[in-house]
Order: sequence, then C-alpha cells, then structure tokens
Amino acid sequence: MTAALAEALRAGDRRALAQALTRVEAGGAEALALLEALGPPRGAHRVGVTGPPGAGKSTLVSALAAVWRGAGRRVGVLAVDPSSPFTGGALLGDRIRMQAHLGDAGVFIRSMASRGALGGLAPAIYDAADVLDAAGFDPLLIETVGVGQGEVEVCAVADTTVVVLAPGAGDAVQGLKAGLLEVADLVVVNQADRAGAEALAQALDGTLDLRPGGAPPLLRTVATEGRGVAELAAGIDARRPGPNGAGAERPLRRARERIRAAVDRARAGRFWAGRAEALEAAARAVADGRLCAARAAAAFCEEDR
Ligand SMILES: Nc1nc2c(ncn2[C@@H]2O[C@H](COP(=O)(O)OP(=O)(O)OP(=O)(O)O)[C@@H](O)[C@H]2O)c(=O)[nH]1
Ligand SMILES: [Mg+2]
Repeated sequence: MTAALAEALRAGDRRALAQALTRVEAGGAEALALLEALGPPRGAHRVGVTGPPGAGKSTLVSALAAVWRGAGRRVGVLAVDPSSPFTGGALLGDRIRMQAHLGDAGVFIRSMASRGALGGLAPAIYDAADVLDAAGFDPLLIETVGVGQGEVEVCAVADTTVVVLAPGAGDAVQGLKAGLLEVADLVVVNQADRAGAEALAQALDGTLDLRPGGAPPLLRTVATEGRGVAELAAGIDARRPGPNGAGAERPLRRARERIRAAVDRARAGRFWAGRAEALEAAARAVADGRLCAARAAAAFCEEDR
C-alpha cells in the first residue's frame, strides 16, 4: 500500500499527494515507510523565504509562483506557521493572498504548523518538502517568519535563502542584521513603492558590503504589482545548486542538520515527557528568586546523563 501510494505520488496524482502529506504530518512508522519508499530526491530547488512579519513574504511567494507558472514550472509552497495560537488570521490571509492560484494544479500550497513547543522547525516540514519533490514540484518555496532562530533553520531546509525586508522594519533590521542577513543568499527590499524603501536599501547596501565572503545580491520588489519579481525569480534560478555551482555543499549540510534536528527533538520529547511538574516547580522557584536558573538547568542535565 505504501509502495502504491509512493508510485501514485510520483505519477502526479493529486489525491495521493494530499494523502502522503497527511501521512508525513502524522509521523510515526507509516510516515517513515512512505518517506523511504519515495527513493532518492529528484532534486527540486528548495527556496527558503524568510523575513519579519508583514514584509510581504506571502505576496511575493504568490507573485514568484505566477512567474514560474508562466515558464511551465510546477511550484510547491509550504507556509510554515511558527506560533499557531496567534496567527490563525495570518494563515487565512495567506490563503487569500495565494488564491490567484486556486484551481491551478501546477501550484500546490500547504500551510503547516511548526508545533514549536520545543522550538525549531518540525521534522514534518522537511518531510513535506520531500513529498513535494517526489511529486515533481520544482521549485519548492518554504515561507517562514524570521523572528529569531528560525532563520538558521530555514537555511537547513533550503538550498537558497531569500530574506525579505520592508520599510518600517527599520529597528528590526538592526536586530536582525546578525542573524538574517548573514544567512541570506538574496536580499529583497519589498514594498519598494513605500516611503523609506530607498533609505532601507541604502542602509542594507552598506551593511551587506561588510559581510565576510561578499555581499549577496540586493533586489527591490513591489510584490503587490509584480514589479521586480521576474528579476528575483531569475536570481533564485541562478542559485540552483549544481554539482560545482554555488551551494553545492547545501544538500550535505541539510542532511546533517536534518538528522541532528530530528534526533534532538525526539530526545527532548522523551526527556520532558513526565517532567512537566518538575519543570513547573523549577520555573516557579527561579521566577520567585529561590533558585538560580543555571542551577535548575544543570540539575535537569544531570538527570539526562
Ligand atoms: N505597498 C505594498 N504593500 C505590500 C507589498 N507587498 C505586500 N504588501 C502588503 O503587505 C501586507 C503583508 O503582506 P504579506 O504578504 O501577508 O506579508 P508576510 O510577510 O507574508 O506576512 P506574515 O506571513 O504575516 O509574516 C499585505 O497587506 C500586502 O498586501 C508591496 O510591495 N507594496
Ligand atoms: Mg505570510
């Protein structure tokens, strides 16, 4: 049954695709069997799109999908919701922004919760990308909100990382500089129609010049009008990892990060299971000033030996 599902998926069957994604999201032995049955990846270009909330990532992703559809490509989109309790509206918004592609079998869009109780991207996101790859979608766009550690993780999933910024996020840029900009293969100033966009681009230009290993390309877009989007699509295509090209080491790095993340997560889950009360008690003691946080952590670590 698993082999039949994998086969139908590779043949492009839509229902098989939905079924396969549901299965990998559920996890467990059946998910594992299916992922194994998919065989080696076809090599879809995995593109991470990250940046602060409201920068226009979803609008840009939708516009990019339109460009690639025009070139006859089949585009997969995974929108990762890092904090599901708060962004129910954002997901709904994403669906509205992407509805231009409704009814087009050449664009597949799925929103996924990262279920980040332990932090980090859920392994299911990596797995879902493999399913879309097997189904022949290429490129795969993975949208995540870059608000902290997420940006490093999106790199672990992606061959190419696009960082989207917009005017008004001026203060955020300072804080994000170290994290987001360091991992960017392409930097986009979106909402280039708005006041402050040029100042932001200039500030970024100066910052990016200082980056070790050279400055990534900086592009300006107006996602809502599609301006600059074809250029961005071309810039992304140019970064497609080849055997000798830029990013050739990415699949290896991705494999390493992915294995490590899955194991860390499983271990952490096991460790904290049954320790909810102990954690609560320790947290209270720390919050009340009765216990040093470092000491509390050290005590838990001691139990893990
Ligand atoms: N003026 C202008 N508005 C834009 C542009 N791109 C996006 N917007 C608007 O900015 C708002 C946020 O866009 P989204 O695409 O939802 O941004 P996002 O980065 O995906 O947001 P989150 O997923 O919530 O982090 C929407 O109202 C868009 O219509 C642009 O180029 N110019
Ligand atoms: Mg969005």
